[in-house]
Amino acid sequence: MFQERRKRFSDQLSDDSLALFFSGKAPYKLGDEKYPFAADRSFYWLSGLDKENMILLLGKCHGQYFEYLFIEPYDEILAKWVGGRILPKEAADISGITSIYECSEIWDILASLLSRNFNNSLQLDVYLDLSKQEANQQTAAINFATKLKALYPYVYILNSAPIMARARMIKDEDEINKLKQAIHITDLAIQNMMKNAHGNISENELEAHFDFVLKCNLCDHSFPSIIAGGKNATILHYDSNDQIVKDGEMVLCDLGASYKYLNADITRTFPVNGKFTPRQRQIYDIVLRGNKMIMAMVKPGLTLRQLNNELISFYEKELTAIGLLNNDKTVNDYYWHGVSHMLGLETHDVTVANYQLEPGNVFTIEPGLYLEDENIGIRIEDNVLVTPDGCINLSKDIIKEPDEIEAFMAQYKK
Ligand SMILES: [Mn+2]
Repeated sequence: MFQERRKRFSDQLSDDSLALFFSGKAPYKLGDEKYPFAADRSFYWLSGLDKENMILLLGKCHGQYFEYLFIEPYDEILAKWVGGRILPKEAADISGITSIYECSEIWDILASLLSRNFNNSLQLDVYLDLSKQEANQQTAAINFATKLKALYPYVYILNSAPIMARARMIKDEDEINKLKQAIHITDLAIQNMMKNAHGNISENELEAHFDFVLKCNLCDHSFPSIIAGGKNATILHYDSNDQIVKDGEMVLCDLGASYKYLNADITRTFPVNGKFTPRQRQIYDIVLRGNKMIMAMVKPGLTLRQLNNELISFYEKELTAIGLLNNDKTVNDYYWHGVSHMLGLETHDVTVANYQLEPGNVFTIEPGLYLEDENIGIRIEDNVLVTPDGCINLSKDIIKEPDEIEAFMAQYKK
């Protein structure tokens, strides 16, 4: 599988070229404590490996393809403290790469490659992932480019990010299956929240009911959960999750399980006491119809921006009809985010500007409406897979019809 992915990627590279990917390092937190390590997702997608300080080198030269993996040496003392690092044989078994060296050898191997394989090349392209540059931040790729240019000024540095993004946006069967599992666990965890919800429960207790199911199923979080009761739901990235959800209020839950690095991203909003008020149901119904309308519209060739524009036109009609657009108000006063983003190994997964949907894409559909004055914030988010003529709703089992939510919660009412 990883060999197939490397081939799909390297087919897009120029004839005489190298491409390098770095797994990365966990950043320091405090003292001797580090943040949990998250392997660079393109590195992982190409290799199946998720350990620190690894480098993947892919190359093409006069029609010949080659690949090298560089890993840290085995350290017996370190092994007694934190467990052994991955051995070359394990790395080879997982990735399918047979040429494995220690990281310290990379510059010698590059020197020999450049003199041996590329000495007749008019131009040598070196692809690096230059996508994640924050201001004043030296990434592994930037550091590498700087040294490479100093030693070999004739090489051309190119950005592999758009090529990788296009490759990663087409999900293979393995990714779809893992995503389905992530969504299934998210479903069970949301059910556990709904079962245990009642008026005046705290957001953190609801969160604990979600987290319990994830932990039992060996899943991580795709991102920090948003559990936002009442007015808190009108703050898009609220994540304090420490307030009481009053009886009669709704709670917006934007969360997801991550299963083997594939991330679900689901939002459900429900009345905490199990019963919608007429006004809550009226607003909920508009968001739900927006969710279904966009889902029915999906097909290859469209952009996510077009889908968002369709939602805004829909809201213009609907909000006018219920009198919310009086007094110079616009849709933007009630809805100000995008309706979709790509989903996969990252929750806001890689993409390229003005990308036109293709079969195999997975993305979110998440219309919302936020009425701050009425303490109502509603978002309904599903995850869909694009097919040749539409899409499949991967999260169709997670209940969202108001009647179904009420019937489900009524069974568990104490
Ligand atoms: Mn989302």
